[in-house]
Amino acid sequence: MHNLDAAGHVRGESQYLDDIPVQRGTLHAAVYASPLAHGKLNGLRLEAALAAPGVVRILTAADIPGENQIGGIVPDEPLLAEGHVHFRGQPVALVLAETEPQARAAAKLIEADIEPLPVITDPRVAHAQGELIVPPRTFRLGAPAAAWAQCAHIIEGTAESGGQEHLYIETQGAYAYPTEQGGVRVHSSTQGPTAAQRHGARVLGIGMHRIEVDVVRLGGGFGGKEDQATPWAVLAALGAYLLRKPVKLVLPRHDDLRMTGKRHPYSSDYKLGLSADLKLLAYEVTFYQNAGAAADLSPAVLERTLFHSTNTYFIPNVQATAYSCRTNLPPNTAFRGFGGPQGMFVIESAIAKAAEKLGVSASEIQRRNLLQEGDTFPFGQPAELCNAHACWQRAEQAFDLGSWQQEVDAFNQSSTLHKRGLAIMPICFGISFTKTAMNQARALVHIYTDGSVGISTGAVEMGQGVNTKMVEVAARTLGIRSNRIRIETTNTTRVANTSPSAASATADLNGKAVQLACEQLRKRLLALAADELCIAEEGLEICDERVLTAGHPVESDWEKLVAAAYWKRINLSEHAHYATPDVWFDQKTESGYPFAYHVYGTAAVQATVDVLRGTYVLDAVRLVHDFGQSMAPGIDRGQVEGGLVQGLGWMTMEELLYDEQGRLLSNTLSTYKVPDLYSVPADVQIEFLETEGHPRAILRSKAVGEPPLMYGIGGYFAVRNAIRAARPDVAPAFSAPITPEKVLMALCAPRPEAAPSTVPTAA
Ligand code: LUZ
Ligand code: MOS
Repeated sequence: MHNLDAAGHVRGESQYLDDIPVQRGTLHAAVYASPLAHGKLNGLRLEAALAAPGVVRILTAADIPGENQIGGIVPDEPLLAEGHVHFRGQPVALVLAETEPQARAAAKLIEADIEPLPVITDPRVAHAQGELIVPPRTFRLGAPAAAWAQCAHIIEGTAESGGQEHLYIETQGAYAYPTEQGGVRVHSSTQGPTAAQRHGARVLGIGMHRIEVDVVRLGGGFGGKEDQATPWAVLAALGAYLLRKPVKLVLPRHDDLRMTGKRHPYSSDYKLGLSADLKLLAYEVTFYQNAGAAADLSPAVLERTLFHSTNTYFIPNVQATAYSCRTNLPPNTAFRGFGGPQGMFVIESAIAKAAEKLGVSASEIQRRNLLQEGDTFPFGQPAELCNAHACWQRAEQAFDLGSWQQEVDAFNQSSTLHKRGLAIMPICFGISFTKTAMNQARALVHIYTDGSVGISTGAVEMGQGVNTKMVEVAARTLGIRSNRIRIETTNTTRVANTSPSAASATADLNGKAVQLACEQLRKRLLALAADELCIAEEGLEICDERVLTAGHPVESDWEKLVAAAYWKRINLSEHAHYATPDVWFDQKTESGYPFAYHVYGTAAVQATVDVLRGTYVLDAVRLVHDFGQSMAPGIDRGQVEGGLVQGLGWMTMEELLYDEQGRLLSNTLSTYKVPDLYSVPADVQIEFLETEGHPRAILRSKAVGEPPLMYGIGGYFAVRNAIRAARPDVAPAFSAPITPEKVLMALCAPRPEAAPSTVPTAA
């Protein structure tokens, strides 16, 4: 089925937050944010702003009727700064004015009296000073301390990965208006409508039942709107609640860039032990996560780093420790992969370093250590229906990896100005929220008397095609055509207590709920048909709108059946609840069965480096991906392409930079490079692994949102391998992104053997 949103997007008809018609009397809001990264907030000078044209009111922490708190996992984040500021860009005041330009101009007139305090931007410095968001976590398997003695080779090192800006096309925003009896309705560009509702209620000091959050769709989220859409929704709600007027708040791009958190940068130490025949025997790793100034989702991100610290390999002895370090940067947050990619970059770096030291190819080590059916992850869950080998073998076969490597070697033999690198990147990603309780969803399905169907779920459409998938599930379950089905907005009054649309799990969780609801409705309608037709229910099936008995169409079609059901007073609505079975996790022992299943894949990435300039081209990515039985191959392929390119961007060109005072330097698209049409590999081939899929995946169609991002890690190693083809004597530090500047510096590294001849000798 094609993406239902495609035509609307192309014609410009799809409705985003900024397209909602604005009511008369709407006030426009602008945020005044802290100009310093850390300090004591002694006071605010608001007079000039208050006197500016069009300004109606300026809200500060003192105006909050409820609790000034929007922290989720840890209550450590005020909505508006009070007493102290902890990062540049932290919201301090909200200007409400008649027009948007007036609000923004007035916000510039506000001044804060801030006594500067020391600024920390480095997670290792924060760790050394005891600035931790939560206590550290350690996952263990086997007996790593004892295992080192058995290792023929031990390598140690560090790896750094940078942050990443979400750069959703639609910036953060919300539009709130008062409803009767002191309620507020909020339109928000959020992945988590319930989070906005819950924190709105907390800040306003009212019940959640008085706040309705509605989401049509998002112009991208990528995790950036899982938690961090909340402040803007709550600020708009606060204005609407206090002034009893509609309030619209949309962040200008520059504000969005400097005020919101990003992917967590990580700095990590690793130690890897191998046997003589290249089996990974022991792995010790310590992660220092740069959490920013408040917890946000950092503890959950940290946990997922541990879950993916061994990627798709079996290592019998593991000790992985992770620290969430508090710094004076905007609180970092969910970003596609959610800490998993950071963990996987470290083990891939360790393998690359081992390969270098032992004079073998990294792919040799990778291949020999892939997970096998029944192998245990370092958190106790066994690998089941494991496709690690199947993906690798299919890739070897489909892309003839052996010959490909020979071609690259031959090219490098004959070319001096350009060098090529090939890297293999196998992935494994766990599907489920790691917080077990979040793995639940509900769906509300109405069949109207004309046979049309309206469905509400907790799923938020953000370009990933989840609405199309929900239609597919309902159409298949009810046995009707998809054009009879409409997916309604995501609304907290129709479907309550939703988990955010995140963790790649949205289609699974909400789709299973839709399936359950539709199965109930179908059962009822078939019972009616059986009654009417005096035949056994078991022989009946609704199929493509005809009610079949033993394969033969009977009189009653869908519309007639629905109308008959109504007149017989049969319930044509259903509200179903789904909770993923079997998943659990025990934080005391750091073990359990946290994931419904895993998604596997293997990518091969080729890069060509210009040896004189340090620039490079990512030539080709060919990959085999474990989609299960894809219910929407077009959408799923698009998700893999998008994830891949986003991962390549993170690993190669997107360099997020803050100065020592916590000021974002890469604050425009001229200083922060994201992949564009010209940097996408010209040759991208995506093979669908043939499998049965997984029963815990909706219609056996596996989750596809996050896993492909990690193919991008292959881009890093492809470029690095190309550097090493030019300079086998250089071992560039494992520091992502591998920008052209870093490539050039590696290529120009001094040659030790050349040094003496350039030293002038005394005659
Ligand atoms: N969000 C979350 C996520 O709250 N828990 C998760 O496990 C997760 N995983 C990926 C992306 N978002
Ligand atoms: Mo996400 S990183 O699944 O919001």
